[in-house]
Amino acid sequence: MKRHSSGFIIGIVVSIVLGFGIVAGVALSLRSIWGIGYEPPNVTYATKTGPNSATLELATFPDSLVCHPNADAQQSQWVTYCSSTNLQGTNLAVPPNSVITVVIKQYDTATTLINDYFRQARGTIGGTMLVNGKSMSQISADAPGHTFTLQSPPDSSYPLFVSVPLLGVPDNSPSAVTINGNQYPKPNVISFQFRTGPPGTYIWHCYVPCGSNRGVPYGFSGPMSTTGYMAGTLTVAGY
Ligand SMILES: [Cu+2]
Repeated sequence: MKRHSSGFIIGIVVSIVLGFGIVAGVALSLRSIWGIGYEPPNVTYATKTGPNSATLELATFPDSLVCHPNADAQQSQWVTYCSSTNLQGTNLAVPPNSVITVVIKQYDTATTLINDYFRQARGTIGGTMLVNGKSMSQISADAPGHTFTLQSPPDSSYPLFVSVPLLGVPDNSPSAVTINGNQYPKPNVISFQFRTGPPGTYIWHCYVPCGSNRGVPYGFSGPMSTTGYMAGTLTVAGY
């Protein structure tokens, strides 16, 4: 057996230590994207519908009874998003280099936008969305219940920006749907498409002031400032 020089052995040890350091650094920087101290729960994978296409099904609710069944009394009244297929989580994964169709069942009433910019569909294929089957490019500023707004972290190699307003249901809508024993009005169904590039990590959240204290501080507290309710991650990755 050939004997290696001590320099060679030291080189291997240094490489291993550096390697662990780099992996730990990447993991920490990913965690910082997800927010301080936040451990992402299950990731919901878009359903592949072809070699370069997939569908993501989401829902927005006026409370958290369906999406967060273990929430405390206060948080169970928070507005929230979740996957409408497995009813959990706001951390999503979609395939790279694909057309992604997003379908959102929107069960909540409207709140007026602070910034009219978000009343328009932006970054979708064709600049449009389907609202209950009808093609539209915008709704009035007082009509959205929530927005789905996808953004890129700084220095993203493939920046994505997609923002779609989700039409609110009328304030006096009767209960029409029962999910796990909880009653909701008939939802508006909003769908839109966007294209992914290479693998990457993105964030998304809502820009309607739908959170706690809708007067002060402007409806951006509570569920609007807590990942897992009105915000999440979108990972573009092969699977
Ligand atoms: Cu919202």
